[in-house]
Amino acid sequence: MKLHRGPSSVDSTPDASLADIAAAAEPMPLWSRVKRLLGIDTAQRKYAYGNDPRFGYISDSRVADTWTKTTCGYCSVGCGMLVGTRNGKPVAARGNPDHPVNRGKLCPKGLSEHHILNAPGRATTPMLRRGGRGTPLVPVSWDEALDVMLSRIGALQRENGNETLGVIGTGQLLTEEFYTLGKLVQLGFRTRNYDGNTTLCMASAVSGYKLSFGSDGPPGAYADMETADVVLLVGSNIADNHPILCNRLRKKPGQVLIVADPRVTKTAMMADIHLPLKPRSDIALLNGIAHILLRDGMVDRDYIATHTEAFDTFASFVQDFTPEHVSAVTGLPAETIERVAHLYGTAKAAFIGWTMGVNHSTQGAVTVAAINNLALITGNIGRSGASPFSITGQCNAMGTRESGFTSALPGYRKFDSVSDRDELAAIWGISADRLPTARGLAYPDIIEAAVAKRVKALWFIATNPVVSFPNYKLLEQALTTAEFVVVQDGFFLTPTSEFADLVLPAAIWGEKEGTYTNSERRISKVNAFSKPPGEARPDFDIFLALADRLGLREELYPGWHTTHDAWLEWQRVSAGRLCDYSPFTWQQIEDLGGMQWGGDRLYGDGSFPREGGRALLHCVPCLPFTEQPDAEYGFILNTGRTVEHWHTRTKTGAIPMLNGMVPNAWLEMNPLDASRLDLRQHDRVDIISRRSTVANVELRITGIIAPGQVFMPFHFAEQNSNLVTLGAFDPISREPNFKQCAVRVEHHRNR
Ligand SMILES: Nc1nc2c(c(=O)[nH]1)N[C@H]1C(S)=C(S)[C@@H](COP(=O)(O)OP(=O)(O)OC[C@H]3O[C@@H](n4cnc5c(=O)[nH]c(N)nc54)[C@H](O)[C@@H]3O)O[C@H]1N2
Ligand SMILES: Nc1nc2c(c(=O)[nH]1)N[C@H]1C(S)=C(S)[C@@H](COP(=O)(O)OP(=O)(O)OC[C@H]3O[C@@H](n4cnc5c(=O)[nH]c(N)nc54)[C@H](O)[C@@H]3O)O[C@H]1N2
Ligand code: SF4
Ligand SMILES: [Mo]
Repeated sequence: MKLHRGPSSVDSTPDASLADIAAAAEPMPLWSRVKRLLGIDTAQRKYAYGNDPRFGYISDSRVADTWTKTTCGYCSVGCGMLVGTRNGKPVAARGNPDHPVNRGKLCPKGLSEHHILNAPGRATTPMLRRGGRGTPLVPVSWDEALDVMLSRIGALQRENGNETLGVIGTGQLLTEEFYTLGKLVQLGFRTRNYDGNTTLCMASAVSGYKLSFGSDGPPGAYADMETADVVLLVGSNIADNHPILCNRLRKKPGQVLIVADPRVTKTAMMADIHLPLKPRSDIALLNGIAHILLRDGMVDRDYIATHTEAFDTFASFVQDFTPEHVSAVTGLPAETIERVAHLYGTAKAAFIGWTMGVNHSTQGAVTVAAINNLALITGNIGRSGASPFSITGQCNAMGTRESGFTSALPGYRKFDSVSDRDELAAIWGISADRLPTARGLAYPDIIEAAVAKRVKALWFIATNPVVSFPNYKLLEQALTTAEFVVVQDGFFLTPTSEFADLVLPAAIWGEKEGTYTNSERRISKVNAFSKPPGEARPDFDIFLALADRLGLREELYPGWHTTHDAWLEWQRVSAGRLCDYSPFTWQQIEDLGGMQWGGDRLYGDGSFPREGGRALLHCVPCLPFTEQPDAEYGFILNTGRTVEHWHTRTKTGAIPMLNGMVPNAWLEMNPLDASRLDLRQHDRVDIISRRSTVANVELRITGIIAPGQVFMPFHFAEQNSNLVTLGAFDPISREPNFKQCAVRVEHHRNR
């Protein structure tokens, strides 16, 4: 890697405190001011930080005096790691060789994760826009911050009803924190308008599992990727996004890897068969495979008869999905579809994994049901190597689904079930009528309600929607229309806290103790080895402090002081449920490198948590996606990720090694399109949709992307892909269709 040193490293003023920054009177937006004062040009962060000893990146010695076991705080693979500290400062990291998930390996993000703790840009003190909108955020005490928060929210609630508060959480807190937050939001603030960034992510998988099996819960395990004869990955680029899972493939002689992705991703390059299907033609492909399986008798009649419902309707529905028809819809040769169906149908054990290429769709939930259909008609579920399996995204996306009080009551209990509500209320010793009987608004609907002034207070916890929410313009309207916006984040300033009236500084991974649950339902221990900077506090402490001020601490959290107290109550709440955390202690979890709730895999006995115990087969039509390309907006824009960066880059952007490798956004375009538009390698281009323009993006001309499609990463605030993406959502899961919208591409113009 070539490291340049730019002028910003010379200009940086390392001693500027946040107070200086906030007080600086230049009429520049605060974000730009902070960047100027700290010498950060986010597009050039590597120049500012590469060699600055303040940040502990280069320490005197990297020989650790203490090693702490923990779990990686980035992705849902859930790798076990050892972090080395010297005099209390993190200096090294390595994979835990005894951990069953990663067996000693880590990807580049895990290896460098400890550097974020002393990186620049951490939030160190509460910040309040004391003089109101248009005035700077100034440092304030915790007392003032929490008082203002409760008095402003309280006033808005008295005037407009409790549900005027919308709360958006995340998949990146500890399970113990989600559990604590859920109680605070629902029983303390008494609003149902509570959701998380997980609706931008895993909601379609959750809904799809519920449609087929009657409950959420990934049925398989990573070990299935080793024992399967056929692994089919649909819209899942594990080589970039779950790198350590790649080690599970090719262990079994003769295993066939099939990857369905419109792009030639690194994962597609690993495949025996790459299916470069047309965007959003997945349902046709899946139904087409079912058609061939039925036509050629490659189904498990006994399993169908004993464990499924609605087979006859399903069988006649897929009759129309002939190989010829499916070939026309997907653009794949009919012989290839036949071959894939035969491989899947004759495998002793077949595994289907999927990620955002499936979930990020207006038909996300039903695409998941179509995947489940294939597993059900062939009996590829509940056995070694045989599973439909959603690969989750964030380190604790699972924990929020199980304990979080967003898409369900804690412990996968249903809002609309009297017995579920009674049971939960009894454990908590409260009257059942305090529990909501239906979920409140989902994330996109909270944002729309803020625009419509039905939600007037917004509280964002560990998420950065200015970069991650689709159709930025609408979000901006919500953030400016809402009367009070709180952002609770480990970093300051972030693109979202620029809109905040109040910022609460949070401790992050490495500074707090609890558990995360990974994609395969493995609960892993997360430990602290570093102190939060300045006055930053763990999210858990912030929630308890708020409950205290509301006068509800003893009622909601009797005798609680640490996250372990939350764990003990969560164990009681989950006991006997599908996601049962009660059999394990923190110590056992730590010693064994995590424990899987539900055991190795679910549904081994073919009994499903639906009335009657059978799984339901769904007839899923394949609909065209919302915004089709046309003469004016001729390209389909696909958005996604790269291995070096994490989401909105608050973490990886501050790590010189990672940011230096990918310092800015790019747009991938096929050579045929580039020559048609007279564009050359490295040209600067503008990406224009009906909603807005992403300006000045570097062009990469490559066969990785098919003609008619373009791709860009969504990691960059500076070149924000979500300026152009559209606000179209799955009617069932409410997940956005991040992967397709219509754009045109032009030479960059200085507008
Ligand atoms: N390095 C890194 N790792 C991460 C993350 C990160 O930000 N950086 N984020 C984590 C999170 S929260 C998540 S959710 C996961 C996401 O992990 P992935 O889902 O693997 O990531 P994406 O790049 O969003 O999208 C996956 C693929 O979907 C494909 N796709 C687009 N449209 C279609 C379609 O119509 N059909 C099919 N079959 N495929 C399509 C895209 O071409 C892309 O290759 O990664 C996790 N891991
Ligand atoms: N166009 C497009 N948009 C997308 C996607 C896409 O593929 N394409 N993917 C979507 C998906 S799958 C996801 S999951 C979302 C992710 O989108 P976001 O959730 O917005 O992304 P992050 O950057 O992970 O934001 C987490 C924030 O929490 C802060 N933080 C980290 N740890 C802690 C902590 O312990 N406590 C607190 N309080 N704060 C903390 C970080 O500094 C950061 O600001 O993006 C979605 N947006
Ligand atoms: S694969 Fe995921 S969990 Fe493992 S080290 Fe990389 S980012 Fe962390
Ligand atoms: Mo995600």
